[in-house]
Amino acid sequence: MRFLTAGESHGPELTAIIEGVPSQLPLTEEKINVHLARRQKGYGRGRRMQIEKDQVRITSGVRHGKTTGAPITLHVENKDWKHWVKIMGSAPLTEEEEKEVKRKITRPRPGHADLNGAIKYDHRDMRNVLERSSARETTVRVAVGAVAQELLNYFGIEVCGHVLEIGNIKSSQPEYSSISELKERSEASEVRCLDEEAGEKMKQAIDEAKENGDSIGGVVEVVAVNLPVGLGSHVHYDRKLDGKIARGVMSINAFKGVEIGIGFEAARLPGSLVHDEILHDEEQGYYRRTNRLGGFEGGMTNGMPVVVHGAMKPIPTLYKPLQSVDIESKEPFSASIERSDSCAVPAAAVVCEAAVAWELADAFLEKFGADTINDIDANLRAYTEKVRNF
Ligand code: EPS
Repeated sequence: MRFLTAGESHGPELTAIIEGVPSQLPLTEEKINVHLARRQKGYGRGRRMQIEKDQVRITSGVRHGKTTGAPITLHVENKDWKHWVKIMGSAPLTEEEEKEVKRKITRPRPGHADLNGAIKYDHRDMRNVLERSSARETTVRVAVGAVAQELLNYFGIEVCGHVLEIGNIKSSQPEYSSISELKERSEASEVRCLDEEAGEKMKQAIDEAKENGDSIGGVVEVVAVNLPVGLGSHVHYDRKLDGKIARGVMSINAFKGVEIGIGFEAARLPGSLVHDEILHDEEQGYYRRTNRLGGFEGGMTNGMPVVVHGAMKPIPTLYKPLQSVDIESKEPFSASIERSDSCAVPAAAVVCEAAVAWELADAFLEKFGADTINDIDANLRAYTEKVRNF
């Protein structure tokens, strides 16, 4: 599968086209809307989320509730567009109109794409950069991930993102007996965290950051269960699925780190405390005693839960600005405040879930075929039988 997204933060809409989704998969706008609503929630969001009520419109590739195998087009309207029609319109402006257009941006925010993008694409108004680099784009990435999740769920694979840390407040080791419980309890938390006590402290940390005009980041975890052994491949660098997941997660706005399983901790421990011993019994077949490697060995799934961590830096749009330089006057300044979220880590857990789901679904189709659900089902059954007798 592949997908492209288009659209600006304050343009009319965001769009995604997905190609390669097999035919006969049940898919509705309502299923996707559930995930869009999840992404909009979360303690620490700014005023923009009160304006938007993200809803998808499917305009191709789905007929009477099932995919056809043709490219799927997804649209999500920006309700805020009505306030930006003149500023963000595609029609050329007269000289007079140009003078009227306010909010030209000549002051790059440290940590944002503003300055690098302006230099690279020759924009004296950095709005042309920030409109596209805005995390608003993650709306349609979540819509795309929702389609991937529908495919995975159809074959019993479940994915869930939740929060481990916000602003240096750490959750205790998350304990849950099933992925449904993980989903339910993280959904019930305003910071998407299983540890209620840590969750309250996270909210306080967000309040403090907001009061100080600052922003805070955090760490999210995505868990995926019921994966078959052997998604991805050891044979070539660009077929290693853990590598593809790392790229997908790192490409999310403001993400600065990715770990699979115990990640960086593996560098500090002896091999005997890193590698997971292999066991076998009639009921489970092969399994591992522990899951420190987060469900991956040799770039392939090993049948254990996939566990991915992503580190999000604090959002760079601060009410308490850092020093920068105006590109017109070349003078230093420390002002220019845009509306912003003080913390978007709970939302980022949903985005990260979508990124991981996409890579897993793509690898799943690579392994089991990509034309139609029935063929995939037959291939999966035959493979499951082979694994059981291996
Ligand atoms: C963002 C700035 C804010 C956020 C936005 C990402 O938007 P605005 O500039 O309109 O106030 O609310 O996130 C979303 C709109 C969203 O849907 O997540 C930024 O600069 O990245």
